[in-house]
Amino acid sequence: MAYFESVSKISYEGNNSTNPYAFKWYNPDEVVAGKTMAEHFKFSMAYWHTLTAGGSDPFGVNTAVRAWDHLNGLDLAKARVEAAFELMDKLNLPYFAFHDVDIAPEGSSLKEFYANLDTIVDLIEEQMKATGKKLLWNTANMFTNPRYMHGAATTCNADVYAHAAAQIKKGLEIGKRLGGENYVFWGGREGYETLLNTDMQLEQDNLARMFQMAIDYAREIGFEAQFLIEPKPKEPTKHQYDFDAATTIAFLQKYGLDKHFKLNLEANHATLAGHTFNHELRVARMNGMLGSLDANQGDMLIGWDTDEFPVDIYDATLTMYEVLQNGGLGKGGVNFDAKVRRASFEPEDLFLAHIAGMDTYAKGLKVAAKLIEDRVFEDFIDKRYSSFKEGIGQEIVAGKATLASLAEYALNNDTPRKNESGRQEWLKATLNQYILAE
Ligand code: XLS
Ligand code: CA
Ligand code: CA
Repeated sequence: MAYFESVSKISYEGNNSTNPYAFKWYNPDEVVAGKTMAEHFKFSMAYWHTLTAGGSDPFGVNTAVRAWDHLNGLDLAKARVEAAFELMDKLNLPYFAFHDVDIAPEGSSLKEFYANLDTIVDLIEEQMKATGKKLLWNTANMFTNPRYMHGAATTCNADVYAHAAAQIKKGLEIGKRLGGENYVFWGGREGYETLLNTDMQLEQDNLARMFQMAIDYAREIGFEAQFLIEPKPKEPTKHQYDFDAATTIAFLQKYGLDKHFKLNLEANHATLAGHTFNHELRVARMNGMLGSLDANQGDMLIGWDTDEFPVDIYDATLTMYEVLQNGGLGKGGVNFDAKVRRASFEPEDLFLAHIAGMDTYAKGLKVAAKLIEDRVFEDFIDKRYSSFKEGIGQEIVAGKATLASLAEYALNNDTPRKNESGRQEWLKATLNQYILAE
């Protein structure tokens, strides 16, 4: 059965096309900076937003109209698998990502949840074999069920901690079975609401212990996925421990876990942390920790995590600039952790939204590649820091300078070098020129 009858396979028609159901920029076979677009992106569908969510918000119930609405329980879960693969096929999305609870009902016990997962994973595995679609990553949802009210790996309740471990264990087994290329940890409730009731030290130690146990178990079962932590500063918890890239990297280094992890960075989480997305990518890249991307965007006028489909070409360009400078994303990819707006309730909107996101990233990639080819920022930056390439600057960089040697230099230097303009406005105008021209 077809779940999206009104939509046929989407193909690339070029940027003069007026067909809403066509790619204008995303041309999977087009080679940019030495790789095809398909290889650059590894675009992935987020199961939770596309198959499971229905448009509800804190003020209203679901609005989405879906061909599987009349079903329940395992029948619903099975229909969603079929719909997922139909959508990925029609949109030419090679990858997908899911939480355990997105694909199968939890039932009334952990045993039942495991059994339901096995049933659905069988089906997913069959579909993957038939279609060649791949798993970018899976993860355990340890934030929706009421048992996680105090957190999962940072809960005050040891039995809940054990339940979280059981979910992760199963998640790793599923990832291994489906050939998942990455495995994600997002700590939605790993943080605190008030320090008045919180043993922060114990919570963070326990979080590190959980990560270590996951590393050990993955090794034991031969699951070679890249482990990813996804930072987010808040929401649902007031303060989350994996606040941003820098905080997460420091945490991993403190506990000696950094070799085992990279970061899955999400655009809307960056802005919630008061950063740009490219700031987060840069911090990860500098530390060799750029793993994968959750592509979306927030709204400038709304303070929460709106998970909108990315349509901002400026941001997409700077994002792809970092990705290219990183030499790509390795095992990672670009996952659309994005949802259609509540009023975009028709099934067709799922297609139009993904097309918008894929085209935006494709255009961003092309502009970024051209900027790098022309060394627009590199040459400027090289020149800006050229005083560190010779004389006293070179001594500083080589680690040969001391406060005393610098003071002596400053005292004897009657004609200090003049500062030069940072030319920010010109650089931004040049970026605009590239976006408009490419
Ligand atoms: C929520 C997160 C979540 C993770 C996976 O804000 O983005 O969906 O990507 O648990
Ligand atoms: Ca995410
Ligand atoms: Ca989000």
